[in-house]
Amino acid sequence: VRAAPAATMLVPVDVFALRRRRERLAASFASPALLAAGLPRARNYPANPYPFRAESHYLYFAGTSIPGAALLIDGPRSVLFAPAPAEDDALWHGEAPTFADYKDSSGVDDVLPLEAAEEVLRARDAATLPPNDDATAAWLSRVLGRPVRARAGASVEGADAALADAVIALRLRHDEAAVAELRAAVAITVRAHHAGARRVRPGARESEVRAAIEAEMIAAEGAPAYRSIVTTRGEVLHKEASPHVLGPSDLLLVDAGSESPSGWASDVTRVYPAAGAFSPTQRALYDVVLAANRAAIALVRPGVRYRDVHLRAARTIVEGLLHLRILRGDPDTLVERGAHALFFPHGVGHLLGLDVHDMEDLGDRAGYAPGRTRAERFGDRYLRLDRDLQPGMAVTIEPGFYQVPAILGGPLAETLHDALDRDVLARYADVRGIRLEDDVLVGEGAPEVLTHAIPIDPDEVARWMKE
Ligand SMILES: [Mn+2]
Repeated sequence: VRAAPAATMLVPVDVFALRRRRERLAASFASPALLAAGLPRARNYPANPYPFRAESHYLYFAGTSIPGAALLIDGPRSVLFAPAPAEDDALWHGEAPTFADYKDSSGVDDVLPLEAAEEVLRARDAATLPPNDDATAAWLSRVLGRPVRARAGASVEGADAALADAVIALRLRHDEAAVAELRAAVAITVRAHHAGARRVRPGARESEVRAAIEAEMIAAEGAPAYRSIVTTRGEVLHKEASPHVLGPSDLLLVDAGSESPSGWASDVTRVYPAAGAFSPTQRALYDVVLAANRAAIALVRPGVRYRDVHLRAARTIVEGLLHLRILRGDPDTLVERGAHALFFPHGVGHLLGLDVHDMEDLGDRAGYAPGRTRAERFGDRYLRLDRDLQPGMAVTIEPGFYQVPAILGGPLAETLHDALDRDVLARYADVRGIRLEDDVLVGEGAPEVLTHAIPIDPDEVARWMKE
């Protein structure tokens, strides 16, 4: 396995924090742990790969992104196995970092060539976590002498499951260095959203706004933490930007977040009116979603069960729609009947960290506390997090309102026909989808909204677009 050093970039990271994370893992997990960085994946042929992004579990403890590398945490000792550059790499990619550079940037005790891994790990019974690419899974299978399947994090067993739990326990509550990285990611996203907001006007293309947003990320050595959603069809939850030209009454939903240069994520959604100001109907529904965003954030405190944060958002949406007379009935009964999912069919948020859905490679093991499982009900079953909040956790809060034809013409709407006033709803035809998403850090008391610098108050949004 030979990695292309072209993708090897040494970003300064807090070596002290990396050491401390490795010490804390060794204190809670007795066996050796081997975490692979993964390999670049071919886009259309191997020499034209997708941009390389190291595995998050590896990055958390190693910091340094090296394609093909693997980190061994073995009690107090840590060893980085790294590929040596191929003979002609200097021609194509220039001088590669040396093993001494790797040692300095990761603070490990030793850096050894990749080929030494098999010998070092022989009869050691090291645990690992499944990587995302098949070539790395094959390499892990060989050096560990047992099958390791790619993308199998949801079904890890035995020592690997114990390692997963130990890693989750650390990554759930962010240390100071991690919080600094989240802030760095948000700082790029603030500039990115502002650049996008200034481009929003009738006649602009969605793709043009997306380009303005992602240009800021690239200029700051970041990268989109996920596929940016920049669309006037906000009701299509994962719609990508298109050549669509904005009309004067369009709302543009922008769900875009940058990674920090060392790979930590942010995740922010705002809605910008093409005309520069919201119509009265758009404003009315925007205020309903904003009230849900604020009510949910107010609940982000230690000891609060995240499902209750979701239900608070759901109830606030229902109350707002009752006030607008789109719904009729009693709010508690309507939430019990799942009426919120007619317009808010997803969960209120998720964990945020190195991954935008942090540790979702391990299935619900990170997001759901032991003994808790997904709801069966439509809408609520898409909730990705149901733990009791603890200081140091970062979560997103992202309620929304969407007019999805498949839902409004489906079985849920059928059972709620007595509660839904379609004549009133028809007056709000200029709203297809609104989502308002912030990144929130759980503190000892009041929550900290990391993304507060991106205006969310509708009047401030309008001002920001002109600034
Ligand atoms: Mn999100």
